Amino acid sequence: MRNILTTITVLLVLLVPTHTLATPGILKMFIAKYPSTEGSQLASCRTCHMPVQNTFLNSYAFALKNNGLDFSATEFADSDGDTVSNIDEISDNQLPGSQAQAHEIFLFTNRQGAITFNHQKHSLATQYLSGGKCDNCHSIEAFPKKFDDNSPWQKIAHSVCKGCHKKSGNKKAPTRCYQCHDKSKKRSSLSQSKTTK
Ligand code: HEC
Ligand code: HEC
Ligand code: HEC
Ligand code: HEC
Ligand SMILES: [Ca+2]
Repeated sequence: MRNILTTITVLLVLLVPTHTLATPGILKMFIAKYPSTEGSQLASCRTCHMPVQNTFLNSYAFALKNNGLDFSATEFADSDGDTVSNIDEISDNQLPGSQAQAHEIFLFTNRQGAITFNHQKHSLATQYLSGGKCDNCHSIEAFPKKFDDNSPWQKIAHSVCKGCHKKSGNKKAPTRCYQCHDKSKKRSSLSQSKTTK
C-alpha cells in the first residue's frame, strides 16, 4: 500500500506541474504582450478556453496555436468573425475569440425576443444534464461550436434546447415561449434580418 502511495505521489509530482503550470504561462504571456488587459475580463483562461475547466480551445486560441503562439501574427485576423480584428477587440476589452459580450453568455437576438444562454452552466453543471458531454448540443446536425448571432437557429434550438427541457421534467428548464424569449428585447424587423445574411 505504501509503495503504491509513494508511486502515486511521485507520479503527481512529475505530472501535475508540467500539465497545470505549462499553459497558464500563456495567460501571463498574453498579459505581458497586452498590458492594458491586466485586471480586465480578458485576463482569464476563458479568453482562449471554453469551457474553462477543460483544454477546449476557441477560435482565437486556434489562431494562436496555428501561428506557433506568435501573438503579433494573429492580430489582424478576425477569429470570431464579427468584422472587428483581434487586436481592435483586445484594445477595446472585447473577446477576440467570441461574438459574446461576456464569457460564455450567449445572447441570441431575434424578432421573438432575445434568449440568454449560459454556456458554462449548460456544459458543465450536473443539474443541466450534459456534464461535459458536448455532443448533446454540438453534433453535425446541431450547433457548430461557433456563436454567430446573425445565423438563424430557430429549428435547431426548438428541437435541441426545448427538447431537453421538456424531457428533463425540471421546472427550472423553460418550455414556454416567454420563459426563453425576453419580449422586452426584440430585434426590430427593420434592423438587419437574420435570414438575409
Ligand atoms: C491567450 C490564450 C490562452 C490563455 C489566456 C490560456 N491559454 Fe491555455 N492554451 C492556449 C493554447 C493556444 C493552447 C494549445 C497550445 C498548443 O497545443 O500548442 C493551450 C493549451 C492549454 C492546455 C493543454 C496543455 C496540454 O499540454 O495539453 C491547458 C491544460 C491549458 N491551456 C490551461 C490553461 C489555463 C488553466 C489557463 C488560465 C490560467 C490558460 N490555459 C490560459 C491558449 C491560452
Ligand atoms: C446545452 C448545450 C451545449 C452544450 C452541452 C455544450 N455547448 Fe458549446 N455551445 C452551445 C451553443 C448554443 C453555442 C453557440 C453556438 C452557436 O450559435 O452555434 C455554443 C458555442 C460553443 C463554442 C463557440 C463559442 C463562441 O463564442 O464562438 C465552443 C468553443 C463550444 N461551444 C465548446 C463546447 C464544448 C467543448 C462543450 C463540451 C465540454 C460544449 N460546448 C457543450 C451549446 C452547448
Ligand atoms: C441536455 C439538456 C439541456 C439542453 C440541450 C439545453 N438545456 Fe437549458 N436547461 C437545462 C436544465 C436541466 C435547466 C434547469 C437547470 C436548473 O436550474 O436546475 C436549464 C435551464 C435553462 C434556462 C434557465 C436559465 C438558466 O440558465 O438556468 C435557459 C434560459 C435555458 N436553459 C436555455 C437553453 C437554450 C437556449 C438551449 C439551447 C441552446 C438549452 N437551454 C439547451 C437543460 C438543457
Ligand atoms: C428553450 C428555449 C426556447 C423556447 C421555450 C422557445 N424558444 Fe423560440 N427560439 C429559441 C432560440 C434559442 C431561438 C433561436 C434564436 C436566434 O436565432 O436568435 C428561437 C427562435 C425563435 C423564432 C425565430 C425568430 C427570428 O427572428 O428568427 C421564433 C418565431 C420563435 N423562436 C418562437 C417561439 C415560440 C412561439 C415559442 C413558444 C411556442 C418558442 N419560440 C419557445 C428558444 C426557445
Ligand atoms: Ca473579431
